[in-house]
Amino acid sequence: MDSLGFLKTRMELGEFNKIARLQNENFNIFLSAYISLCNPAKVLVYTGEKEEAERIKKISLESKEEISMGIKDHTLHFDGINDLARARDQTKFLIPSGVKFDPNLDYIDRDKGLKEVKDLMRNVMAGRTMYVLFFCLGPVNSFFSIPAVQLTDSTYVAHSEMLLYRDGYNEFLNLKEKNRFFRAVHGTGEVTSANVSKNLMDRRIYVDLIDNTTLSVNTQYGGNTLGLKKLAMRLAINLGSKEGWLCEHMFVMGVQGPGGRKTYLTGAYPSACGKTSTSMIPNEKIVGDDICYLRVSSRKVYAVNVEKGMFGIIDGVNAQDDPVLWKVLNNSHEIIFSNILMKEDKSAFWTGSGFPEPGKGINFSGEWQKGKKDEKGNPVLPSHKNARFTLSLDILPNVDENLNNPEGVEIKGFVYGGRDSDTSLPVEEAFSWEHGIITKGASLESETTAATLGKEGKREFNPMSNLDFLSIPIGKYIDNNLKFTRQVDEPPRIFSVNYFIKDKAGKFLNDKVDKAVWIKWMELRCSGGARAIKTPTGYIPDYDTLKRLFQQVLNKNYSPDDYKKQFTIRVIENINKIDRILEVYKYKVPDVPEILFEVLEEQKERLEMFKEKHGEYVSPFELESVDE
Ligand code: SPV
Ligand code: MN
Repeated sequence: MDSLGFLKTRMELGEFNKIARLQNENFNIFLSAYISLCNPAKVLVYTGEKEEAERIKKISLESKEEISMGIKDHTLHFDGINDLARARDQTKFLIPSGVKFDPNLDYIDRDKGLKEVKDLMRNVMAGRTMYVLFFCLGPVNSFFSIPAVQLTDSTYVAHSEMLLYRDGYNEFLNLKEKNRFFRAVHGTGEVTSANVSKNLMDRRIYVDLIDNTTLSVNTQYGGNTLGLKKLAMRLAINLGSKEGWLCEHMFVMGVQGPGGRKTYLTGAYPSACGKTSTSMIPNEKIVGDDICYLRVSSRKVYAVNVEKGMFGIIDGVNAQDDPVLWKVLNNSHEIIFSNILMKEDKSAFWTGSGFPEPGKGINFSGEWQKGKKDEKGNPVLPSHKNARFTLSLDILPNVDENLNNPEGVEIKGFVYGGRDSDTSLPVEEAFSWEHGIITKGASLESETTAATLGKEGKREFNPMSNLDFLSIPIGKYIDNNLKFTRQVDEPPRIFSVNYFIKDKAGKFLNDKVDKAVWIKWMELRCSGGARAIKTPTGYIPDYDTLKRLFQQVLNKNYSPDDYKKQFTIRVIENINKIDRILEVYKYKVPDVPEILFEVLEEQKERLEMFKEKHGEYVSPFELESVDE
């Protein structure tokens, strides 16, 4: 029997017709293979129709994958207690034997890995429903668009993706290259009595670059299961490398400048380091908070948000620090909360919300009461540090008008941010594209967070905040970035930010809201409208400009002492950082572009000379501002 014939035997006629209409043999073969392997009792197709969406959401509540909360349209989903973050150790690329791959990235032999994961997926949907969902990565009808299909037996995954991605059935109907689409397959696996994936030892998240397919099983956490998010991102980095564009772990935002000007910036920060909260700075415009595609067109750089929704960290979101988000989260829009605590009155509680901590409620550990301990005797927090909210950007008051523009938005600046307690300054601009890509992007280090399983607070090398998702060798990826603007007249300026710098006593030197000022300074620099101070590592703001911006943006009096503490150049720490980074690129990463070593060595020399002249800790007041 051919694949279409097989599908007809496994689907109700109405559902089957939605697939047959595509007239795509590649698609039929793919779907047949996974229906045959996963063996669902039923197959439902989502093409973007409202009734289809309503049906899935209803089933999600009935099956208790989601719970209805106090506010209309708000639901709550729980992941298993050991399944609350991305599982790095069980995430791997499938690489054919004999193909050279970067030893720093996790991979296994393709044949072996496919057999392993397919064995785990065999009959994984027996007695369950498979949802077939059509989406589009990037705006529809655009040279950025990549159609993508998700197969899953989880209504939580289906519902989340309906909020996060643009509908793409039409893209599939109009496919020119019949095989150019991404495929994601997810099976929840056996569940416990609490309805969470049980066999975490057998959790697998495998990425097959040959077939543009991702396979995920025995897990529920979004970062492991939302095939269109970080799994498709890995496919896109590989495809972009072949086709000459970039896929980055970046927000895209429009910053308002003087005279009604709007300047678009992209920013890459590791997970849980302020990326979402930056893209949601009051009075600015958000295009996206997590992943973008970047392409060069007419000698300029353009970006689109791959998504149209947010799967953001909720821990610490409160009325003062994130006022726009706060309002939305406490409103009657469609939002999926995950791994927060639900109080008895069905309202939400999360740590850092400013709400009084309740004595009891329901959370990812079941019934929760103050003082609850886990099996190891450790306290169970009311909400998890990686608890999240999922929403569609169109409910935000600050969504940018160009979110769905097929052309994308023209990018004037790139920002790289990390969680760094002792080295980099709150904001700094690189001397040039190459200097920025090398000393800011490729040299990024950040302390680990709750977004991945494992120890928190450990300093890690994380080039462009993208290490977890790189599907091509690191050296090649850096080279792609260096060459990206070769055909661009004025490459975007490159900045670094660090919201986490501390003093010797371990106290944060900045308020969370200060980033609203840094972003304005970057906007001015992109338009040549601010003086700067030249340091061995880049340009930093001068005191007068910052004092004016603090007053204007935050109505805050910025003292010379704050400026001095925050922007004191830590020469030794910077030299040590270069030594750490050189060590990685010299001994661990193959095929590094030679220029990386030259630029880092030059920076080290500048720092050594600076130390001779000024000492180890240098106040910015000792340096002259320049008009460059
Ligand atoms: C991140 O961890 O960077 C996220 C959420 O944006 S996840 O989907 O887990 O990747
Ligand atoms: Mn992310």
